[in-house]
Amino acid sequence: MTTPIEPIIIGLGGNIGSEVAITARFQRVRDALAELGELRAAPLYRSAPIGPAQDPYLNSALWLRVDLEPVALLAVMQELEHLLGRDRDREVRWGPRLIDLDLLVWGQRVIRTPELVVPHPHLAERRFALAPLVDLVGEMVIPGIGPARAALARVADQPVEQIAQRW
Ligand code: A4P
Ligand code: MG
Repeated sequence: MTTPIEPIIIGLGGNIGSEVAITARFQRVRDALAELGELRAAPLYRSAPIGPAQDPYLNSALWLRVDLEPVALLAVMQELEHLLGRDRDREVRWGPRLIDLDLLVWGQRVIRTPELVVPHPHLAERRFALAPLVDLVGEMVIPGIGPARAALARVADQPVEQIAQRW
């Protein structure tokens, strides 16, 4: 018997430093998480900032299969953000950041605790998160949102450009 696959999707974002430096951070996250289980990476995107005026972002997403509970994976993600230099105390809400890792979806699970909300509360509004998610799991139906492709079509006006298939 095989265990059904619950797609776990992590969104990556960052907009401080050169695109080479941001991509290098993404690669460190990808390589660290690949140690935990199976992993696939979405293409790399450049996107106009949502929130206060700031530099464009790079965004991507990772598909994972890991034998961890969601809060444990969140702790790993926050540790990686910290290792890469992120200091939450010095950040503005939705402002510039070295690296931001968001747990976008965990299969069909709905999680609402003080520390973790899944699907990510802003997922449906953000093309930079939905586009790489659809690249990874095109047929996904997101709990509370519906088909990912339809959600992506609703935010098609946001400027997001694919800049690399692989990274
Ligand atoms: N938390 C709850 N649920 C989750 C989840 N599903 N994934 C909690 C990750 N964390 C989750 O995280 C704050 C707290 O949220 C954590 O302690 C965790 O327990 P955070 O990363 O400091 O903040 P946030 O909620 O992600 O909000 P933040 O970072 O202020 O803003 P966003 O929403 O991540 O937006 N424009 C473009 N084009 N591309 C971007 O990537 N990113 C941002 C930042 C703004 N504009 C952008 C982009
Ligand atoms: Mg975040």
